[in-house]
Amino acid sequence: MTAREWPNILITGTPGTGKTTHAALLVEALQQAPETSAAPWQHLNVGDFVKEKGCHQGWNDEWQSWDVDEDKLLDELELVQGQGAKVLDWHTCDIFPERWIDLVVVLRCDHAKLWERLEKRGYKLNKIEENNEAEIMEVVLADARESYAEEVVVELRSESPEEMEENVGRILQWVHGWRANNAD
Ligand code: DAT
Repeated sequence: MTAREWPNILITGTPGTGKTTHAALLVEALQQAPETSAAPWQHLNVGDFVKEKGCHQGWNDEWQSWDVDEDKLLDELELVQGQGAKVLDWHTCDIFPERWIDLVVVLRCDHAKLWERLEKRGYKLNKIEENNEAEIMEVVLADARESYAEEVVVELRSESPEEMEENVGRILQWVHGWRANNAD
């Protein structure tokens, strides 16, 4: 049990599985539903947050990403996560203290579909290959299961708009349940 009034939700998965799209739709749905609209829901794209707050040691040209300074990132996030009502969106799930996160959603996608999405995004071949392999090897799911209690981790498929809608509905229901169990 946490002292938070509202839960923090982490949406994770290999790049391209749909984290940012899900997080945006989820926050919109949470802001609109009468049961949850009172909370100050915020979508926290951790990749953007790293850039904005300078939580990195520079740009890695080979991998086309920032070399994240994890200590600085955790210090900055510590300041915002405590209030709850955050939807965090990041491909890494194992650096956060377990107590910060109430639900971990791991999005999954067929690797051929994922390849197409990353190609469309203009990723270099080495980055597409690395991510594709990570998805096949279930790297993020394994990390999530190692880092959080079994009942906190949920694996959801993200291969169609219908699945996305269904996923958002399921998470919304979960938030209702969390409130019912954690309200004063
Ligand atoms: P991520 O944040 O995991 O990198 P994204 O939300 O940016 O992924 O999505 C990558 C692309 O794939 C984007 O063009 C939207 C599309 N997409 C994601 N999930 C989808 C789904 N369930 N059905 C159809 N398209 C999806």
